[in-house]
Amino acid sequence: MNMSNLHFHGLHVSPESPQDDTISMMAMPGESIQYRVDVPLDQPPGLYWYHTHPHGESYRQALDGMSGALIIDDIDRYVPEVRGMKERILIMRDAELRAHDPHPPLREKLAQLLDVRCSVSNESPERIFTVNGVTRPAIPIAPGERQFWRIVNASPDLYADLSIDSEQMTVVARDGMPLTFHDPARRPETVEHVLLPPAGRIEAIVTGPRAGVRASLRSSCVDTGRSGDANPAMVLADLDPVADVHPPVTARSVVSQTPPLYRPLSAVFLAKYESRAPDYSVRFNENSQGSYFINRRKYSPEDGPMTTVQIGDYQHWHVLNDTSELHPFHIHQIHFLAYKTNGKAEVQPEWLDTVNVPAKGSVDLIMDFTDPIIRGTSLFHCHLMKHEDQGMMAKIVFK
Ligand SMILES: [Cu+2]
Repeated sequence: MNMSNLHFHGLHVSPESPQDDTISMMAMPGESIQYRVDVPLDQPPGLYWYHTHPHGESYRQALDGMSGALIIDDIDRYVPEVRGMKERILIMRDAELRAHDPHPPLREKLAQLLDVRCSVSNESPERIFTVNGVTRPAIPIAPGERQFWRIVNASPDLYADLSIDSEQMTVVARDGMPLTFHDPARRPETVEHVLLPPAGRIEAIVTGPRAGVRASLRSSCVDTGRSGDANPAMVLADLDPVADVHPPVTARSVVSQTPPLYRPLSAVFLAKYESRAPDYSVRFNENSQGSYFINRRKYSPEDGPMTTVQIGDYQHWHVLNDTSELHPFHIHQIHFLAYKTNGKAEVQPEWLDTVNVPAKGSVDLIMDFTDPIIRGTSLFHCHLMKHEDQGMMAKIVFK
């Protein structure tokens, strides 16, 4: 126990030692391991993160804060709108509501647990979100000022359904991938709220509310299902109206001259994969003893791969959730296009590396296995880290 390692979540890098190898690279207490990760030049610029990934210990270590944000720079090549804007990196982590906490009423008031019984589950909330380690911080922003917020949900198992009172967020990237990366014609997307599963990231332009209007960044109640944990609504941060707009951020001394590289995929091309029978199906299962499986198999580090895929192709994957709670599906090394939920086509399919799978529901994904850099043995799993620790994970070989 107490072994540790690192996973570079969302990066299109090799799963082999000394890179993003979460299976055999493991430091026991007192030991150190050294990584050398070659991030490819065509990695989409955006917000990624790193966190520890030792099977059986992931949940506790994530709860302890063993993670960090990781930016692949120069997103302005794909999103010129953000040039000059004040940038904020917001890391959402958990703080425990302990019975012996000397200030529980204060903490609860700060977090404004608005609706404790927000889901069909009758568990009471044990934790709240903090932002950059602070319970309900104030974020300075002037009326009308536009800022670039890059938000990662680093909680091991809390969902965030983010919104800002009376303001809309203009999303420019999801899970590190600029919206324009696969579709250069796509415009930033104005949304009223956005569901961020554990490990999910959102990068958005936020506009300061007009003078005299108070606004907060909130997470709404997420009903995680009959067997799910409590995930109540709460205030995450308040927008603090300051008088002056932050001075424009001047360009760094070294400005990237590399033109953006797009990977457009036509609707006709995608339809070929979307319309065919799934190349592979992933089923999240549980039993009544609280054990967690993928395709009825409980992960063990000694296991062989559950599946092998040929590098160079796209595949249609069908991910089913046989349980009465939500599970976020994550696969290492790649992004996928989430285009259907519960058999219904998404109005706006999105490229992600982590996607929520509804209770008793399903998602359909186009997996991008085209990049030869991913060769090796990798993992896919539920990103509720307790479930991952208890076996809801499997190996995949990229051959
Ligand atoms: Cu799960």
